[in-house]
Amino acid sequence: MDNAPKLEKLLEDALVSISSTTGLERLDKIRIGVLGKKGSLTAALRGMKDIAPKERPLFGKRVNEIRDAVTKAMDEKISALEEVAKKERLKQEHIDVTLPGTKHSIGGLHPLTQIYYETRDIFVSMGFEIMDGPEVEYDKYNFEMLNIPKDHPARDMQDTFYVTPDIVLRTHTSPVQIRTMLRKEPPIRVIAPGRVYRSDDVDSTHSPIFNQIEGLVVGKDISFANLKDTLNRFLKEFYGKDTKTKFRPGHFPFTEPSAEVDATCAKCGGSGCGVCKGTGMIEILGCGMVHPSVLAGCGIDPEVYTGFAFGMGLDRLATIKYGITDIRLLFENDIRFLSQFK
Ligand code: 2NL
Repeated sequence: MDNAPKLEKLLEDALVSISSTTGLERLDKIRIGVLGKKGSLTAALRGMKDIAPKERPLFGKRVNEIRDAVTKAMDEKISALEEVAKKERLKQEHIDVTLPGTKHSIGGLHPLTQIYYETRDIFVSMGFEIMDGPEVEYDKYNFEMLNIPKDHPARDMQDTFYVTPDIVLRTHTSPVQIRTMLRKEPPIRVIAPGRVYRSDDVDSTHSPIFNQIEGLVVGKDISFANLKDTLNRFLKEFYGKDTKTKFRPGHFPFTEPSAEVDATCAKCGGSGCGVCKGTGMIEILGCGMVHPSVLAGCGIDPEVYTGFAFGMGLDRLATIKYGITDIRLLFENDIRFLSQFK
């Protein structure tokens, strides 16, 4: 019988191809080539008819052994290849937990918001309450009750946005304090922060929308000394303890007497520079003792109570503190500018 050596050669070839294979696809081709319908082992089985009948059982048995041997070698190879593939994958997926993480940049507060929070915290620490009010306001609260009569230049169409002849976009936050006095009995100690509107053309120092903080204190025996002390404390707290102040006579229709307040230039510290035009001082705010007729108009007896008030531009506090030379930067929201204040 010369079919037997063929069978052994078939086994040997199959085992060699299996062991030298490096890919699962190639292994499947080998399996089909040996065990498949048209495979070599199947062909050998078909050749059984040419074998002497008495040798057939032995031949058949050997074919089965070979099939088992090839299948076993195949399974072992599959496991081995899968193991290699898994090791390879793990190598790829390997994570170095000691590498630095990806930085996620988080936002920061707008410089105006920071300035507002600082200012608010200083006044709150002195016992002030924060008051809010409408930005679309009655002419009566914005002007009339503040001693600003119909023919006053501050009411000029060029300065004020009129919604109707009786309603305006508030030009200051004073109407918030008028509303407070109408509602509350003294003692009153409030600040009114917020957006205000004036019909100005935009340039480096003007914007039709800007931000203001006003303050109002009304009570018995409230004097100009209380006004000076409160504002001196605020300015030292806000710009630094070495800040000096100067109260100059000023004029507002709603206060009497009135004053403008200068503080040591935050840029040069008082030696004189471009920001303060060589004076070493810079104008920060306006203030005064609440005019008796304003108190009376709000139902507060000026014979019993006195009060002081002050107002300042939040945008101006920010430009001075940070040395910003163009207020438009505060409203344009250019991230290159804003990210400097994080
Ligand atoms: C300034 C000056 C000022 C006031 C605002 C005020 C409010 C009431 C009564 C009296 Cl209800 N006065 N506010 C007083 C003096 C000055 O602002 O230059 N602001 C930017």
